[in-house]
Amino acid sequence: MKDQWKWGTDNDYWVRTCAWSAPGCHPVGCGLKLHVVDNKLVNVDGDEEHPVTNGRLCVRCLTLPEYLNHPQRITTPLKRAGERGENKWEPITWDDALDLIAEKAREIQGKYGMDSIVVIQGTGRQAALYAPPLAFGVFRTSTTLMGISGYSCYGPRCAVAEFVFGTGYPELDFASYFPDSYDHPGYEVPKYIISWGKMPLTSNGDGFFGHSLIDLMKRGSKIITIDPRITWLGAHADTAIRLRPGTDAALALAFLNVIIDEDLYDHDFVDKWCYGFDQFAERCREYPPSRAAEICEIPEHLIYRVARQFATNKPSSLMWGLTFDQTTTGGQASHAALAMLAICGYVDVPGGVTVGQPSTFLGKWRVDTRSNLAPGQFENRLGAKNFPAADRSQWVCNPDITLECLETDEPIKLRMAVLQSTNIISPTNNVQPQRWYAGLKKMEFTVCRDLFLTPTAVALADVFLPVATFPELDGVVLPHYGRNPFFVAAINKAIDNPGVRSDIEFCIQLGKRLNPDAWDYKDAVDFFDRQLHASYDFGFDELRHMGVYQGEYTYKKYEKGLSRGDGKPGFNTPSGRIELYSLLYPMWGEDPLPYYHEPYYSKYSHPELAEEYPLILTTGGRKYTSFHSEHRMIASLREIDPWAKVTIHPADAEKYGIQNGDWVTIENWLGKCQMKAWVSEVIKEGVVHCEHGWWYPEQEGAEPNLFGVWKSNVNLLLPHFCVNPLGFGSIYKEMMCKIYKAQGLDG
Ligand SMILES: Nc1nc2c(c(=O)[nH]1)N[C@H]1C(S)=C(S)[C@@H](COP(=O)(O)OP(=O)(O)OC[C@H]3O[C@@H](n4cnc5c(=O)[nH]c(N)nc54)[C@H](O)[C@@H]3O)O[C@H]1N2
Ligand SMILES: Nc1nc2c(c(=O)[nH]1)N[C@H]1C(S)=C(S)[C@@H](COP(=O)(O)OP(=O)(O)OC[C@H]3O[C@@H](n4cnc5c(=O)[nH]c(N)nc54)[C@H](O)[C@@H]3O)O[C@H]1N2
Ligand code: SF4
Ligand SMILES: [Mo]
Repeated sequence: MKDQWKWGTDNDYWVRTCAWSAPGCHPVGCGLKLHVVDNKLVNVDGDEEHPVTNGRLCVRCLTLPEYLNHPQRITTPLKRAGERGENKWEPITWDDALDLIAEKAREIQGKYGMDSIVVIQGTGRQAALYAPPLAFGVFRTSTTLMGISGYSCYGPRCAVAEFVFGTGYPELDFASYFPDSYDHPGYEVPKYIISWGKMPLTSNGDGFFGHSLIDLMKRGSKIITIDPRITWLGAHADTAIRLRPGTDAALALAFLNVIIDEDLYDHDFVDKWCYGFDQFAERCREYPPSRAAEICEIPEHLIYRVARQFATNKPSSLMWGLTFDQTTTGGQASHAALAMLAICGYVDVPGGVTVGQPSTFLGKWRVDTRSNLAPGQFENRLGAKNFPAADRSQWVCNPDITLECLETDEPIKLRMAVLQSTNIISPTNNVQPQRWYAGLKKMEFTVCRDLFLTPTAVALADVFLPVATFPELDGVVLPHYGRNPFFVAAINKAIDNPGVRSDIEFCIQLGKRLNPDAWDYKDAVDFFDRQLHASYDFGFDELRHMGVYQGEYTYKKYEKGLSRGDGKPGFNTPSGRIELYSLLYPMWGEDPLPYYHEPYYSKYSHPELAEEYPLILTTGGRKYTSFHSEHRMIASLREIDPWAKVTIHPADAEKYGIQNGDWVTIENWLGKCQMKAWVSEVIKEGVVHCEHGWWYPEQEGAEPNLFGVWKSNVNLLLPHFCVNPLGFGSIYKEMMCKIYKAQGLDG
């Protein structure tokens, strides 16, 4: 990139930066040029110099000026003036707000113990990176978590990769490690890419730049999608397999069955680097394509076709999405999908998947913040002993057990909450949001850090602290939160907004009040400068000028002794190899080999429910116009997506007397909600897809309406429990429901 990050005059200038949050996105770090006039963001351009994104931006970044300058945005701290839920507030200064929080924290921890403060985060915005350090290092509580049942976002995939590969997150190799990108000598374009339970163009999950798939398609990659819907990518794919939700493990095992049976696998790699192949092959034999075709409700010939294409066109690759975290045997599907990559020899090779060389940058510091806890406090955090497998890979509290604790006050009393980047009662972070709402109402004091008064803030907060958007802060973007860091990139402050603070500034400023020894940083720049110097030979100012720093990537690290801590060749697993047969799983009561089980709720596992609830409900496919519950107040985005939408197949619509554009109720034994019907053949017959994250900022904010948060809340229909013995996974993507015509949004 150009060695220039700011140009123009004092009042009219451009700043080059890389995006993260707020507003929400994952750490993709897309390159932007921000035009600022009189300290106000007036325009946004893509940065064509950015080595990965080359000037491409989605609509959410293009509407940033509307977001930053929105009249409903809060830019001064607020203290509750009326009762909780009345939506009455008075402004206070930052100093008063921070003093009050420190005083309440001391008082509550004095009465109920250090762990009585719970810090809850949402998905991978910047706040997520700094939430555990906020808990451990500032409040010295071990009670911190993302409030998502079964850790069912990213955590399960990372855990399976850690257990069977001994690596960070395996990601499609899109040449993102290299300044010369696809032209890098030695890089290869994948021949086939399976996009599985994922819609990467819209989601850009965890740092993968979705639009790279278009680059790769232009360079010859062919796409296979596996999804109950035909997504845009599916419509441009070589093959789109439209399967019954929740049956992915059966499909993966059938692909493996063909690859093994037809001897299409990489014998050399399997012999040298895989563990347990014989038992694994035996298991795969139980899943012939005919059986999987019946389970998945797909044509059998597609299983042969895709298995052969994937195994024989080298290199090919695979992207695994959120579905693997949110279905009954999603963990087994993950194991099987990773095994497909392994036995075909696509791990850590050009054009296959890159496996993380976990970054020490911020990683070490984040672990070190645990040292602020008393002995035993971390080890005994909520739920750690219940699920040792989850405990081994997640260093936060178990979400399902924390909800029970909020409800029962057992084993500890939680009495103060810090909600940092989560609109927890909206139909996002959590299923059963009404239970979180009731549990969190019991707090004596709650702090909410957000940008707008959300339903969560109105219902629960005593103090509201406004958050800086990324054009208003200095920071660093770290793709995959360090688990597969293609680069580190600078977020450069373009606008001075003294009323708002970034998440790390909040940590530093409150840290100075509650635990000063751990927070001797002057400000965010000082923090990043020192953290960068600890891992690289440059600091923050140099990073500003570089824009993006891409380290080096070494392929085939397992041959060179770079994949294990001890310097020996192999993988960082108990056997030293990729474990097709897991040596860890039996220790935790899990089958060492992948398997398929019928979804927890389905017409086969619960036939008694099928008559009343004949449709399969899947939820939460991402859209360009929102990030979870964010962006509902942005007029240009609402113009594109004005209402919550349920997609239904024309044959089903006819059966239930529903026309395109009708308001409908989606209902099951747990709850109901209203959405507008989109009747379309993109969805498999018998399945409906509901959007998540809907609330209506234009409506009354005070309770009980809370911006209409209960009206289109599909999470009222989803259960709150974890689906496998490892302690991971929930079922957001495979439920049962019925659907019928409604009068409007209110039913
Ligand atoms: N614009 C935008 N981007 C986002 C987010 C956002 O809210 N908005 N959220 C971010 C977050 S936190 C995450 S975790 C990522 C998630 O991003 P992805 O991993 O891409 O997941 P989804 O977008 O949920 O896409 C899931 C796809 O799986 C399909 N699907 C549903 N059920 C099944 C099933 O049983 N089997 C299979 N094979 N497919 C199924 C859906 O139809 C959908 O197309 O996106 C991130 N990026
Ligand atoms: N039915 C269904 N439900 C789902 C899903 C699904 O697929 N289906 N997906 C689930 C998944 S994978 C996830 S990860 C969760 C996500 O759930 P959450 O991450 O809780 O998402 P939001 O409800 O958008 O709440 C995030 C809040 O953080 C604020 N925010 C944005 N940027 C920042 C920042 O930088 N700092 C701070 N402090 N705040 C910020 C936003 O304004 C917003 O109000 O939703 C889950 N819910
Ligand atoms: S993925 Fe889209 S919304 Fe996210 S930072 Fe990049 S351009 Fe912005
Ligand atoms: Mo997520």
